[in-house]
Amino acid sequence: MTRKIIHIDMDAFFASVEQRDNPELRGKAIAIGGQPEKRGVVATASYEARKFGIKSAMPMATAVKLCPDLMIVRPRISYYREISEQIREIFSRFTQYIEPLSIDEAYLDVSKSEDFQGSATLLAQHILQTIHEETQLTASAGVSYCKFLAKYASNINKPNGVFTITPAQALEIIGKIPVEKFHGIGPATQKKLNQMGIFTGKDLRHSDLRELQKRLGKSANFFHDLANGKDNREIRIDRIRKSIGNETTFSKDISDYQQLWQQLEILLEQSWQSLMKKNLFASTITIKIKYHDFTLRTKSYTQSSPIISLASASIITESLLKQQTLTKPVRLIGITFSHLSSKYRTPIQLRLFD
Ligand code: TTP
Ligand code: MG
Repeated sequence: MTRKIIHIDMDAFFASVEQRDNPELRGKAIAIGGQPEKRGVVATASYEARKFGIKSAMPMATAVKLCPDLMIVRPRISYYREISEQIREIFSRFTQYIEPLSIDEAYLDVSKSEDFQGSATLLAQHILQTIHEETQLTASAGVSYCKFLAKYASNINKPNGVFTITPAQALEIIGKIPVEKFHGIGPATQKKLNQMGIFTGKDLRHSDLRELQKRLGKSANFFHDLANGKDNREIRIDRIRKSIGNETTFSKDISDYQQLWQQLEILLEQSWQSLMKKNLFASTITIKIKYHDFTLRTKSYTQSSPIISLASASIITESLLKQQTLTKPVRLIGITFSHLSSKYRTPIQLRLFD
């Protein structure tokens, strides 16, 4: 099956965040980074500043020479991380196969998505639109059947654009890519390739593999495959969501069991819907109760196989609540599903005594 990979990269990330939060910086040449007199460097620059030739990793002193009106803004890294998390949460609504590459970019494998009748391009547009609505920031996306081309494509219509490379277009496009733009080809490898008369993807594709192996060793096959449009690298999910849940604090403390169960049942259904939307099943349910004096009680139940229906989840949750002796009025109740597994990857074992 042909995979569908989306690569998403925020536009001028740190700079766009600062321009969003401070109207005085909008439309201006700004650079995020350290002071020029302290040998600071440019982390990133707004698109307005890039027109002057200002780039990431350039000494700030050079940047100021290129653009004397440049406004320098100190980076707020932990704040950018929070926004990065917010964007990742948006991704997680569409797929659980997410591989973050850096603070502002990620690969998404949407092969199994049925959104937009399976059109990854429309889905990518929708994700960019959602990011914009919720963060007022823009991003760009590349869509293709492999990581290499998805990442290459996300730069083509940057900023605020999508570009798709279909399998049929791949070889022609790869043929024109300079070798130094290939994944993993740095200045040293570029030099070796150029010495062999290899400058583009097309040259690389038609190069002699034996000769290439002699010069580059093991990586020769990988680069030769890329030039032939073959890239089977999978999305590496390195941070699977560990739990999904909901909680609510009451405006007035509750002492009545029936009333509590009603509240918990609403939270249960909301959380169940989130699980289903993310195509996940859970094996563990935990309920949490905070009493009016802020003492906290949690109770969990773990089933040996995933809980596959709302009805079973409801029975488990209700029995967890019944095990609590309600000695004091309750101010907060919550539920979490954990030990998550993919709905698609879970072999559903029907057990006789479940
Ligand atoms: P990039 O995605 O490389 O750059 P960008 O988002 O600013 O611009 P573009 O529209 O071209 O994608 O990097 C993301 C953020 O990482 C960037 O906003 C700042 C930070 N960064 C550094 O701190 N140092 C660097 O050398 C680079 C390249 C990025
Ligand atoms: Mg970026």
